[in-house]
This record gives sequence, structure tokens and C-alpha cells, in this order.
Amino acid sequence: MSEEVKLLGVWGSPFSRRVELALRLKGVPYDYIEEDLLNKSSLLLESNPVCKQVPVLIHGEKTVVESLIIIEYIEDTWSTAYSLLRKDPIERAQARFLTKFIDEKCLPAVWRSCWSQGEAQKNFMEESKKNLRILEDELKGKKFFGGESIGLPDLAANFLTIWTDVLQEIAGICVTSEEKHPILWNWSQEFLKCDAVGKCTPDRQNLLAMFQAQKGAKMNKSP
Ligand SMILES: N[C@@H](CCC(=O)N[C@@H](CS)C(=O)NCC(=O)O)C(=O)O
Repeated sequence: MSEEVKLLGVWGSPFSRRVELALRLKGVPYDYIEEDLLNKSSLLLESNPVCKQVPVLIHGEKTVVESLIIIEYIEDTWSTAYSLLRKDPIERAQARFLTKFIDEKCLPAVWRSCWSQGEAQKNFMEESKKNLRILEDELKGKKFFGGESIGLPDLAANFLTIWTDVLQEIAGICVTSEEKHPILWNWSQEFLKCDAVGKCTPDRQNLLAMFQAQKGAKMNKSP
């Protein structure tokens, strides 16, 4: 019998949602467990004692943490018809670099642009502009960062869809838009069209309400 897969997550977290999307794209059955981050379950605290964060993947007796590491584990463990990474080592290396750039540079800069003010906000917006321009160049002539199908860097970039849209609205700023980044905007439309993505994208109104309620707490903090 195959080992059970459980995913501990939070509905509004892009990190949880990118893992869920990997499971869906690969066709891996899983049980989803919604966590309450204000009252973390003992399962979460025991399975991720170092960071105490979601997402956490529990596969039988094994536990994997950190969304991008979980996604690579999923890719390595289930060799189904759907691949999140190409076979060619250099293409894999390039996809991993782009994924790291999106996760460590683009996402924090956009997040901090929306949750800061004054000079700090100006600097984060400038940094976002530079980083998003790089993503535009990367996407030229391609439907997805992964090529013709959604791959690892696309999962990392899920934050640049509805999350960015909602946060910009709350902050009253425009870091990215159809006018500013038409290629990235097309990417987001193609991405959101995918059935599996639709199932792993929170409802816009609910997300807006959640972030609005957290506005004070999130100001000047990292994602
Ligand atoms: N780098 C981590 C980030 C995960 C993360 O920030 N999770 C947040 C939810 S969006 C969390 O669990 N926060 C709870 C806490 O830090 O106490 C990943 O990619 O998995």
C-alpha cells in the first residue's frame, strides 16, 4: 500500500498553495490539514520544530519542510507523467536559479513594497522594478517560466498573481500591472487559467479581508 500524504497548510499562504499545486499537477492524492497559526497544532510543532511554519509535508513516517524543498521532494518521489523540472541538468540548474531569484529577491521586495512606507517603500519599489524587469526578459517568447508547461519557477512565482494584486490594493501602490509588465501579466493570466491553479488560489475577497485585518501586524515585517 502506498504511504499516506498529508499537507499541513494555511489557505492564504502562497507557500502552502505552491506545494498543493505541485501535488495536484503531479496527481498525488493527499489529505490537506488547515493549521491555525495563532494556535499551532502539536502535529505542526512536532513536525517542524525548527521553523514552526507551514507548509509541512508528511509522507508516511517522513516529514519534509520548506515549500521549495517539499516541491523538489515531490518531483523526486513521484515520477508521474507531469514533470516540474526538465531532464537536462543545465536546464534544471537554470530553473533552480530562477526559482531562488523569485523566492529570495522578487517576492520579498514586492512584499516589503506593500508593507512599508516612505523612503523604505521607495527603495523596495525600485528593487521590485529591477527584479520584475528581469522576470519579463526571462519570459520573452515563453508561455511559462518552465516553457510550455508550469514548472518549479512558476510555482515559486504564484505570489505574483492574486497575492500581489490584493496587497497592492491595500497599500494603494502599483508595483506591477498589465501596463508596466505586459509579459508578466500574460504569464499570470495563463497561469490562473490552469485548472489546478484555480483550485490552489484563494478567493480574492477572502484574501483581501485577511490581509486588511493583518495590516498593522505585517507593516515593516518580512514575508
Ligand atoms: N520559506 C518558507 C516560508 C513559510 C512561511 O513563511 N510560512 C508562514 C505562513 S505564510 C508561517 O507558517 N508562519 C507562521 C510563523 O512564522 O509563526 C517556505 O517556503 O516554506
